[in-house]
Amino acid sequence: MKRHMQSLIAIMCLAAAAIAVAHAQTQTVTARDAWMREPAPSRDVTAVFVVLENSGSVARAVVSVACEAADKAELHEMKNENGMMRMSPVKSIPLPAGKTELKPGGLHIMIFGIKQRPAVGDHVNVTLTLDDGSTVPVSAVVRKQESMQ
Ligand SMILES: [Cu+2]
Repeated sequence: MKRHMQSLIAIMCLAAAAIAVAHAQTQTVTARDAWMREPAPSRDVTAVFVVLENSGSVARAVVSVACEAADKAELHEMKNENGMMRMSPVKSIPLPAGKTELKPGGLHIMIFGIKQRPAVGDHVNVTLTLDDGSTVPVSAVVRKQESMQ
């Protein structure tokens, strides 16, 4: 009887492990090369750029973004409209299989109300939420303010 229980527990553990593996495999989106532009002097607004890689065959999308070190974070895109570069919020950022690059002059994460001004070289954590409810952690290193995009 005792042996019976033990093998039952072993089977249950195996099943739990299998579910955990299946879960890990559904997470196909990873972030790399993330950086935050150093906020301009006396400004608390800036942008974060990152390369997102979808290694799965199913298209995903970023549907929201959060930054605990700031009041608000938004998904933005920058477009040339009649010769003027303008940025506006977008509801989501599509992530087809392969690489999606958030970069100056294009898609980016807008950060509003940074609570404590980060120094160059600091890391700021940002969390992306995908359309399947999973989250992607992003650690953005702060880089010097370059020429404006
Ligand atoms: Cu923006």
